[in-house]
Amino acid sequence: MIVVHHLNNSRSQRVLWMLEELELPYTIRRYERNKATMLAPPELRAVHPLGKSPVIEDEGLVIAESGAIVEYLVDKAGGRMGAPQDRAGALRYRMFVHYAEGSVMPPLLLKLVMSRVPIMGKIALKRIQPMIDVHLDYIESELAKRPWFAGEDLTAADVMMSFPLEAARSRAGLDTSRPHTIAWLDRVQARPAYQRALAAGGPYAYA
Ligand SMILES: N[C@@H](CCC(=O)N[C@@H](CS)C(=O)NCC(=O)O)C(=O)O
Repeated sequence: MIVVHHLNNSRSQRVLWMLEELELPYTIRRYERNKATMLAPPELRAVHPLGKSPVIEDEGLVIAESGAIVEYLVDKAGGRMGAPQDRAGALRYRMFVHYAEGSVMPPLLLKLVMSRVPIMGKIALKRIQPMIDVHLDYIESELAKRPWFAGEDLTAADVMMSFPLEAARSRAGLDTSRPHTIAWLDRVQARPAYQRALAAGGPYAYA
């Protein structure tokens, strides 16, 4: 059975969501962030040298990185939640799977870090928010064209995009002025599988 190493309020929540969508059996090992530093506890390093969440174990393999994990799960589920058949949809799928961690998360993380730095942090924040807004505007324009990131159906690309957009709603000004993105987030969070993942994962600050 798949073991999910789950850190509270973290990207591993989206792995739980995907497992629930695919109805794959799993168990959870829980880790709590240090309340002062917000870092993962050292025990996660014993699972994988990076000590980050998510990490899963399955069939004797230890797999880190959300993108690699969701692609592994698509394979394991025989292609379910994978790329659409059409070429344009398949390219969008691949793009958004990578874009979530590669492009959207870095300025969001920078904002989080700078918001904790006195004085210079405030100056930096003025430059970071416009970087985030470029992404939020692009995402809004894409979701105005189709219900899910890759096309007509929910895919792993949506799973990947859920964490940055939840984080953006919580701390980077994503609100109803971008109605398609908010409607997408509400649709995601209303899904029974998402709700089951929340119940399994425990308190989650972004839902
Ligand atoms: N790109 C990686 C990022 C992993 C990551 O930074 N995870 C955060 C949780 S959202 C973490 O483990 N933070 C605690 C720490 O760095 O100690 C992924 O998507 O898996």
